[in-house]
Amino acid sequence: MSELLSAQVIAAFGRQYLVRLTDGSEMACLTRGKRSEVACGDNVEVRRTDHPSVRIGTPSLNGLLPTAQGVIENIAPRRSLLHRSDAYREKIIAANVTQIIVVVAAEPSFNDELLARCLVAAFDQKLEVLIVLNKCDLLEAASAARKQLAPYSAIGYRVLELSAIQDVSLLRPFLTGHSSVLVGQSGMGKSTLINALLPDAQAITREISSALDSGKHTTTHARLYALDNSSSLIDCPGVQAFGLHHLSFGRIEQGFVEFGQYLGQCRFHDCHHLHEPGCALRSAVEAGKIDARRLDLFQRITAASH
Ligand SMILES: Nc1nc2c(ncn2[C@@H]2O[C@H](COP(=O)(O)OP(=O)(O)OP(=O)(O)O)[C@@H](O)[C@H]2O)c(=O)[nH]1
Ligand SMILES: [Mg+2]
Ligand SMILES: [Zn+2]
Repeated sequence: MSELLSAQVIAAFGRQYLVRLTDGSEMACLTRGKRSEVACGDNVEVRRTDHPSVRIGTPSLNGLLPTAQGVIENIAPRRSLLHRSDAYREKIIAANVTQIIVVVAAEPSFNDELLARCLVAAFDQKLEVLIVLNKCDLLEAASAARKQLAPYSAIGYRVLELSAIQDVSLLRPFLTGHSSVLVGQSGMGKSTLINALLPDAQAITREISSALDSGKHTTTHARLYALDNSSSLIDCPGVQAFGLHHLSFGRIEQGFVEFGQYLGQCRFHDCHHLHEPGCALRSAVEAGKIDARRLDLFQRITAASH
């Protein structure tokens, strides 16, 4: 049998993967049996197969991706695993990231519940957070979005305003030394940001969308790009919902970071911060210490059985 080689998963297509070996070369791989829990960003060990045969990728991508040449044998323990879930299934977004960049835009208007959910997931996995407000070249829309984000800067989140089509240099210092994943709704400009940071990525995006023969540039698969030796970026398909079914009520409470100092101070120890008398969080809202919309989002997220 051939030797085990260290590699990192840089793209996941269902149960088929593209990995990058330590020498920089890329190899298409399958997993053994039904193992499909491999994620973009995973560090793995692969073995070259003797008889490359299985073609990888969707039919329209044939020719773009090479024939499967290897098998993923082992997944290294993960530093982090970003995933979302509903009552029925879990969806892995990325493995081993150290930072989540939530991309929102001036236009189309963004969903602040999705933002709040991403931040809870980031807290759970101990990830650094950066919120990027993109499309600030659209001045009027940007000022409305800025207002919507004000409660987030007020509680300590870093918010960076930029325009991906004008200048992304402001973003670069935030990426150094991090494995970052870009998350957000479709159309917010995640891929545009990556293309501006990495001219090579643009080529790949164009190649794939012309192969799929669609005018759209919507991202369909997560893809990892190396920025330099110590920094990487993962572009993800847009998300419409970010289920937190895998997290307990208490974990979600903690993920609303500004609630921290009030937790444990409600009259009832199992307070759900809805209509119970003596709720410390509701008092904090009334006293102007907690943003009312944030408590509202918390109630919506926990009511939706996460
Ligand atoms: N005006 C303006 N338009 C932008 C900016 N950044 C991106 N866009 C446009 O927004 C649209 C969506 O951009 P994408 O980069 O494809 O968005 P995405 O977040 O990758 O979307 P998905 O892949 O579907 O999740 C494109 O038409 C971009 O040209 C910006 O800074 N300003
Ligand atoms: Mg995209
Ligand atoms: Zn309470």
